[in-house]
Amino acid sequence: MKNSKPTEKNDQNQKFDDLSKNTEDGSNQFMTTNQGVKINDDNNSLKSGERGSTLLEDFILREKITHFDHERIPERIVHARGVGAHGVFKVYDDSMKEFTKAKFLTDPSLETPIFARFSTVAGSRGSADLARDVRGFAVKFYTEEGNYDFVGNNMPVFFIQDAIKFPDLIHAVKPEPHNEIPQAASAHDTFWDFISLSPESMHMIMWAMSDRAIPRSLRMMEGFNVHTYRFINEAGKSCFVKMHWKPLLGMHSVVWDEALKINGQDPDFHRRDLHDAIENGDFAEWEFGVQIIPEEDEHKFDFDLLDPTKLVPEELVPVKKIGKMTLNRNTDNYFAETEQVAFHLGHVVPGIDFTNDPLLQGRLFSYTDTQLSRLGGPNFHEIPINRPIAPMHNNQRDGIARMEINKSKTAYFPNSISDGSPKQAKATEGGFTSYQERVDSYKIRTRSKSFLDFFSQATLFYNSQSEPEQSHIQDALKFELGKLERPEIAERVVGLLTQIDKNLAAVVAKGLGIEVPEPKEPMNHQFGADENPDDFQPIDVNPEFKNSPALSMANTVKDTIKTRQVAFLAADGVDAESLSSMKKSLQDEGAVVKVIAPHGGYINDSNGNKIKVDKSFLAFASVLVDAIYIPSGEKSIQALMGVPDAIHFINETFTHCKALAFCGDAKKLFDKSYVAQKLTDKKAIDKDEALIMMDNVTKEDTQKFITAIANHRFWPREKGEKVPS
Ligand code: HDE
Repeated sequence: MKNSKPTEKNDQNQKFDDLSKNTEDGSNQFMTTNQGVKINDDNNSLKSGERGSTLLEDFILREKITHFDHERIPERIVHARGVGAHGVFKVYDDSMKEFTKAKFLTDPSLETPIFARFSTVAGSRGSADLARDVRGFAVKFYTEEGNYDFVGNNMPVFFIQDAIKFPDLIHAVKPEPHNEIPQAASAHDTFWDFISLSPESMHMIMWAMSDRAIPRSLRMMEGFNVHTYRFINEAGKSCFVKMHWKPLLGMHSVVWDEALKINGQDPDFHRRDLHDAIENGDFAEWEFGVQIIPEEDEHKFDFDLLDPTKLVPEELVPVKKIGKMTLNRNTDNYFAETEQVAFHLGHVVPGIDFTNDPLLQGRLFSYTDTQLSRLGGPNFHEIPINRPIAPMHNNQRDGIARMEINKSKTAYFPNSISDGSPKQAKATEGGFTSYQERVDSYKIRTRSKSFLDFFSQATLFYNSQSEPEQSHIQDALKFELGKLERPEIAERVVGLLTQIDKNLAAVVAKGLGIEVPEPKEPMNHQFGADENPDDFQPIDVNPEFKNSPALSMANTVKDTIKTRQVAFLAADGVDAESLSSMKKSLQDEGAVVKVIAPHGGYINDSNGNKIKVDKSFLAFASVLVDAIYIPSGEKSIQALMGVPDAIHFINETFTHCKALAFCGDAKKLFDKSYVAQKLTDKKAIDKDEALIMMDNVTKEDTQKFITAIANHRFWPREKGEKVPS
């Protein structure tokens, strides 16, 4: 692994220069107290005699312990578990000028520094990465015009329509209050109880039960801003916009059984994956896309643009890719950067504005408010990772941990003493002006009737999934609802599923061992005490689109094996050519090869060369890689045949539908697997495109293996005869 110093290329960035003002490096320096006094003995406290009591006078001990006692801050109430990285963003051209005046979106000569943080939602800070959950996708752009924060998720819709329900949703999904069980999981009664009474969540439930909730890598998932925002151009004209991130490596997921096992084998799987890729120079990249909707088209759709449980099908309004984000540098210090970064969708720059989406409006309050307790006061914008690179001057003063030393004799506006400084900026000088949206209405506490179509897009999503994706959704629901202790909750959920797809409801009901119930009336319980429940029940909408290929991960990028991990199972005597030529071919395509052997250290190949072992079988598992290859070599294969873990690798890799390749006498090892021994349908083996038997490492067979890895999974295995792993 290369060291974590940024490469020359990604060291140049205005934000890095800014951060460097606060970096500390103790290499070759004396250790001191916080007051700069050099420390002579950091191993022993001051005592009254060798065996005497410790003296209160010991300011070195006191300072060290006191600081330690206060090292922790409250974790984020949601999105506590996360990982961050630095990078840059650049637009391709100035074509967005027609829609927005935001410079970072219109000037292709600008390279805007960014900091991105990805997270799970429900789990605590120390929870495992592969929980079935939504992933947070937050990007702070340090633009010349001030910070712009994109605070989105890897799913384009949300569970609820009004911010006032957020504490309820989160209380329901978090561990139950009486026993704090379960951690980082939605498979429990309180979550599904809330969902079963809130049919507006069913579209998001389809996403959360899909493979999108268990990504293979954070680098292989989409990002969405969820709400409809506004762009404002130089002339003050507004349009609506939905924002997207599209990963260049495509969207890929693991299978549920892998997720469960990865959480034990490597709870930091996603964190490590992002970190290692960046360290290896495999920078993570996404294209930034926008769906632009003219203001006049606001009411053109069969859903409400302000409803955050709806997406705009890409086939209806195409996503125009306008720029690229590259994550190219890891943090120097997790706490200072990733933990202390504070995102807020209210951090906008001229050219970007809000809509009346009631979820968005409530969020606008929450994000600054939460930092006050999490980061200890109103000066969190001064923490290096949060401060803008744009100049910052105003009359806000004081408060806990104020860093800035404001020199002005005045802290108010207007003033004459300071010559009216700092001055207001005209719109033409870059001053932010809010979009003048016409508002003419009654003050009213209710839900818009245009939000009551709860099922049509849930059906659209389900119908757009490939067969394996649909079966994964069915299994996820069977898993989640199967964990419930109160049968009436599962019944209510299945009742709601009948409104999405009758077959889905039937399959889930069968898995739970219940009859398909009629949905319980009233289905929706989200209305005020004085409102008539009948007015808020789901309405039927026949959507314009019945199928949206863009919603299926089956249609994603499948032409690269860049950064895919391939385990080579080998032992002493492994054939030198069989190992090295496959290794070279895969590495040439950008894959990462790991040699897994019965023991750590080194093994000898058939030419007597020492081959470094990356991990022993005991310290590794098949679920941590995308494919396996077993090079030939009689002695090596003989040794592996005596290692049950090696056979288990093959069984599991097959069950998880991943690519396997066997070279020469490695076939003997395959013959010992359950696949060879228990699968009665031998033709399935011949037809299996991701199970490759080769006599030697030929170009043709290598290409077959590469294609199988790039395809990510060979799903027909799931449909065929099952073998145990
Ligand atoms: Fe958040 N959300 N959220 N959220 N959210 C937070 O802010 C909140 C919602 C999202 O990496 C908190 O700094 C409310 C939708 C991300 O630091 C908090 C509502 C979306 C992150 C908060 C929502 C998000 C947060 C907790 C409903 C996708 C992590 C810590 C009205 C568009 C950012 C913090 C990071 C974090 C409130 C719903 C995305 C409490 C009230 C919808 C990615 O302020």
